[in-house]
Amino acid sequence: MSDEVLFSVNQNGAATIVLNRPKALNSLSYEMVRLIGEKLREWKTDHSVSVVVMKGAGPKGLCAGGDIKALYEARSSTSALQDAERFFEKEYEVDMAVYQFPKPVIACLDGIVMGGGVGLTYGASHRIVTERTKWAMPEMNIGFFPDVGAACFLNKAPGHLGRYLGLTASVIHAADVLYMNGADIYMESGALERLIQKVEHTDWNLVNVEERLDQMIGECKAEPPQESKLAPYQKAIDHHFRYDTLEEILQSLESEGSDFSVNAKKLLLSKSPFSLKITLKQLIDGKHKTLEECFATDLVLAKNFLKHNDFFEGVRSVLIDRDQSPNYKYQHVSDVTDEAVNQFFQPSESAQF
Ligand code: QUE
Repeated sequence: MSDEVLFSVNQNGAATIVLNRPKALNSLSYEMVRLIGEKLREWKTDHSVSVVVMKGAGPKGLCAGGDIKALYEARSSTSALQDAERFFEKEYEVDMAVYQFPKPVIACLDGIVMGGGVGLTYGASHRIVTERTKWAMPEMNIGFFPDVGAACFLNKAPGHLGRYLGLTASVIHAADVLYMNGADIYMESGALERLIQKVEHTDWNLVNVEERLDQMIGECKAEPPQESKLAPYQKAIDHHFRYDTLEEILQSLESEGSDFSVNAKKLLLSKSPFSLKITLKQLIDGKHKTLEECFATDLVLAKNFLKHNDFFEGVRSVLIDRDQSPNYKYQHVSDVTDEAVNQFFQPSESAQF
């Protein structure tokens, strides 16, 4: 039995999922997502479970994403590639199961919540951020793309903010996670700890679960200590990121010398041009897709990225050698043709990209 994720159900009807790989920032292995999926399926119909709490072990946070270092090994053998594909299939299935879970899920977005951590919590009914929250879809840093349903949920952020967050891989804090609709409630991390204690000590069999939970959260919640940093830039973001090509977005940012546009352009130019173009199309198309369709597209893209050298080069430069100087096959956005982008959205057993 793996202890990479811990499960418990107490007599009061409170169930807990603890991501328990603190040395790897609780990044998700295949075994972890498989076990979480199994438990959620069991707990869905288990009358002894009334609420589920999801949290991370250790001081750093909830979850840094998928175990990308393990995926890196997938470049070397066919069986490792199959393992990696299996990971994404199971991960997306479990993310979806959280959206569909029929009982309250309290997700503790305390500390680092990135990539796969966002995917696991976005569909939770009660998403709580704290003064320690560092939230991001950071895949653009490693030559990948914002997966785990991001084409759906980034489009739920105001205006074109989702495009900005996905394409720049910006790290945001509590007020901005609330602003972009990635969380529901703010409280101090100390209050969150007390709330979880109370959840565990309440006999859920004796109360109206939704009502009591709302009341308990109401007693702990607060206003975030800092205002949204992104809201003041909403107009600029909408202006520059309204275009449907990277070339036009970059041109728009270049046409103006504000700190915001200079910085945004610098961020974009530091990313894999191939990833940028895939992601923009993914987000444009995602606007008209159901959540299920977004996850299906994510799976096609993830499998194709496993056959794309720029993904492994991105991972190598950020997580393995840490030299931060990827040598991408596509160096400029103009090198990436529409044909190459469109082809990448087709399922392919044999193609090498
Ligand atoms: C982008 C990412 C990830 C990342 C860094 C990025 C990611 C991920 C990790 C990570 C961090 C620490 C670990 C680990 C993985 O870092 O998804 O195993 O110990 O999981 O810039 O997408």
